[in-house]
Amino acid sequence: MNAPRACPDWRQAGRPLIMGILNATPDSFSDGGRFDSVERATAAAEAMLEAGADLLDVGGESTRPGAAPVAEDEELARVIPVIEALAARFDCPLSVDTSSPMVMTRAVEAGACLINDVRALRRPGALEAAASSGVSVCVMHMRGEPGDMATRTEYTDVVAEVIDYLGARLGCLREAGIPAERILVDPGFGFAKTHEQNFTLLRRLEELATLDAPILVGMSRKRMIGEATGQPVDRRAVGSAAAAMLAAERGAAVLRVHDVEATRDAVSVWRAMRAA
Ligand code: PT1
Repeated sequence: MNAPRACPDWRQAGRPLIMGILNATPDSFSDGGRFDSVERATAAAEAMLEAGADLLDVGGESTRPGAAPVAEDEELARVIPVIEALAARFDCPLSVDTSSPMVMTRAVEAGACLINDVRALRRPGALEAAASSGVSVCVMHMRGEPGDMATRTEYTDVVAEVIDYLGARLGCLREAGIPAERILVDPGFGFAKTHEQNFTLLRRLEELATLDAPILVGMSRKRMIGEATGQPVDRRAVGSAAAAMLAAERGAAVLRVHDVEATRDAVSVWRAMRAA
């Protein structure tokens, strides 16, 4: 068990914080060796911290459209050794991207200070696990499951419906005893939304301020960036940094990204303009 560490003060930072994405999912070239994946994650973490990441988000379940669920044992085996290794080696805040109550509890014991749940603590036991862990929580809007969400895009007003959903989840979290200052919200770009709906959410992101919680956004390398730029997934860093800057301008507190250096530079340019 590693020493618990403090999460950043999202609102007091005075600038959007950069959350680097660390996938603890096996890639097709790996033989599944755990040591290998911990080594690779540590090297990737070091590079992101050098590039200016403020915190790192470790996830062992892919939630992109069409992704299959992963067994809890497998998710634990992927995520916990990585969080333990990062917590032992770096002093940056760590986040865990999971919907599983067991993974939440074990990740916090291993050193995570933020639970990032795309299912907004809706799994049985997740609210209780998050509340008793005492750490911060990010709740995101989505519909259905990654396997079927692509078809669930009927909204009359996507922004109003995302705000209603997040407002209802905030109520449940508060009722479960999670204090307001530990909660972040996320509109869930790419989760049960069309291209048009994703960009409507970005254009009107400021409306989420009514929830009175720091806003986390994740658009990095997603299909919305690919469709806007015509670029394949490995060439979306510039488009993603532009989207992150637009979100910063509209009040985003945390930017969840793969390309930390590109995002840092885009945010620096935006801040220089703001400071003038
Ligand atoms: C996110 C997010 C996440 N995204 C938070 N956590 C993913 N808080 C994982 C595509 O359209 O936005 N916020 N954890 C990754 N999920 C996706 C979804 C990846 C859509 C790709 C797409 O390409």
